[in-house]
This record gives sequence, C-alpha cells and structure tokens, in this order.
Amino acid sequence: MRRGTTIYLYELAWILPSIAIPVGMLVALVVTAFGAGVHVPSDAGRIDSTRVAETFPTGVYELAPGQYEVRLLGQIWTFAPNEIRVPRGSTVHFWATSKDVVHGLFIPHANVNVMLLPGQLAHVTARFDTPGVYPIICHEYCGIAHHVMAGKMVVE
Ligand SMILES: [Cu+2]
Repeated sequence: MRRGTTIYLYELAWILPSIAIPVGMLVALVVTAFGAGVHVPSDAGRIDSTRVAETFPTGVYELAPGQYEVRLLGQIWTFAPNEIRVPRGSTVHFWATSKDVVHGLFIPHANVNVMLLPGQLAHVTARFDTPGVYPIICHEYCGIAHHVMAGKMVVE
C-alpha cells in the first residue's frame, strides 16, 4: 500500500465518524421529539414568565379530604410557600414554576423531582403516607445562595 493511500484511509476514519455522529444525534433528536413525544419536563402548561407574581398565586389548597393542591414558586433563593403542612395519607398535587432562573424541586423519599423553568408549569403528584418532615430542596444550581434554598414539608 502506498503511503498516500494510508493517509487517506486515516483521514476517512476520522471524517466518517465526524459526519455520522452529528447526523445520528440529529436523527435521535427528531425521533424522540416527534416520534416518542419527548418534551419539556412536564407538559402541564405555560404562563408568562414576566408576570409570574401576578398570575401564579401560591399556597396550599385542600381539594377534597386527603387531596391537596400545592402551588409552589421557586425564586432566588426560597420557595413560596416555604413550609407545607398536610395530614398523613394525603395525596398532594404540586403545580410549580420559577419566577426568575432555573430551579429544582426535589423532595427525597416522595418521588418529587422536577425542574422549575421560568414560564413552564411543572406538575407532579405524590402521596405522603409516612409522617415526618420532608425537606424541599432546590437541586439545580441557581446562584450564590443556592445551597440555602430549601423548605420543608411536614406530614402530620
Ligand atoms: Cu438552587
């Protein structure tokens, strides 16, 4: 084999993957977005991210016995409401969003783990059978005081 041909094969060995990998990623993106229906964390809805304070009232609302709705707002560097109290055995429907930057909503041992994106509503439902105090943690780095951004969920 001539030296020139060998160099061409090495070039080809680099060129082909450098084309195949981006094409493969693009195909995966299109297939998951349109074929598999993959979308932002929760397709629960959108609100105007510049008017969250006026359009997204926060709080804990009893829908029915044992059924609660929590409308929770992440903002630098706290949650509103910062403390949630529900009786044991409650099913809690969380509706949450962010007022400013990307935050996280993570409640360990409760299957609550979503990103809070400005203007994007996240919806997650969890049942709390075990009494105790559950931390509400921001698990997306959101600035200099991210490490103190926490609330608590008290199951009585
Ligand atoms: Cu954070």
